[in-house]
Amino acid sequence: MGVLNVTPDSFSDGGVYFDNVEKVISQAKQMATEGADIIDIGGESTRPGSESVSETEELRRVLPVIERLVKELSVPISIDTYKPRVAREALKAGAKIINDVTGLTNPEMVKVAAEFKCPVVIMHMQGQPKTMQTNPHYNDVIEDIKNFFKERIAVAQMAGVSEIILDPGIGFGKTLEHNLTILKRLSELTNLGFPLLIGPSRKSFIGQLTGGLPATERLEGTIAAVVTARLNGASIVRVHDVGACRRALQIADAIINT
Ligand code: HH2
Repeated sequence: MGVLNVTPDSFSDGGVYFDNVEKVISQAKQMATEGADIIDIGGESTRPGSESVSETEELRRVLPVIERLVKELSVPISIDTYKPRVAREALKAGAKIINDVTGLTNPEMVKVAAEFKCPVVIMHMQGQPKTMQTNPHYNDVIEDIKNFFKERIAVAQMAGVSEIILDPGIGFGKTLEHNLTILKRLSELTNLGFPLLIGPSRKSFIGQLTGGLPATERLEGTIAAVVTARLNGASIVRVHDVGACRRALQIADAIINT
């Protein structure tokens, strides 16, 4: 899954594609050429400390991009939003997947997913982006996330949503230790019976482990995290650097399949 944020303030690609539809389209095409199977379009940053934007502004950012991409690319588009109206309009415009960092906790979002019969990414987040990194706490990070997933799966299935992808939410209300534990024990989430998605790309835990490297210099760390996640059962990885991660995964998959 290639990440494309149409925002002024995303932590890694903020401002690069903002208000520049041509640049977004060309980057999306590049990601497709490099082997992306899904392109994830986001119109609001959810990085730690971020402020939310209005529905109107988020739609203004993402709709023109989605309308163009569905015409010019065969790769399916996911909409990275927790706002039901944004998801609905994006799906109407041709997006195929909802990527909800709030894990369908808004009942309206469950209704949208059921209405469009589309796949959904249920991501785990503790708290809200503005404050989630202030002292996150778990009894057992994997067990707590698993319990959250079980509850959300039940709600989604009850509403008729069947295509579910689970994401433990690297960096969303998680300390360095929590992120590492998630990557190390990811296989414990596979027995829920749904594909796992993981999004470590360029995130701050990689900077923390490499002497404070900035987001632009976290590719090797991203690859290490993505390969570990794959070996531990991830089906989808959400990354900014599609070509490099794809090549790394070819090797990981060859090893897995030997
Ligand atoms: N991470 C981000 C945003 N959306 N969705 C899923 N399913 N999993 C993730 O780990 C995830 C996500 C944050 O990263 P990014 O989009 O690069 O930055 P920002 O939120 O600043 O736009």
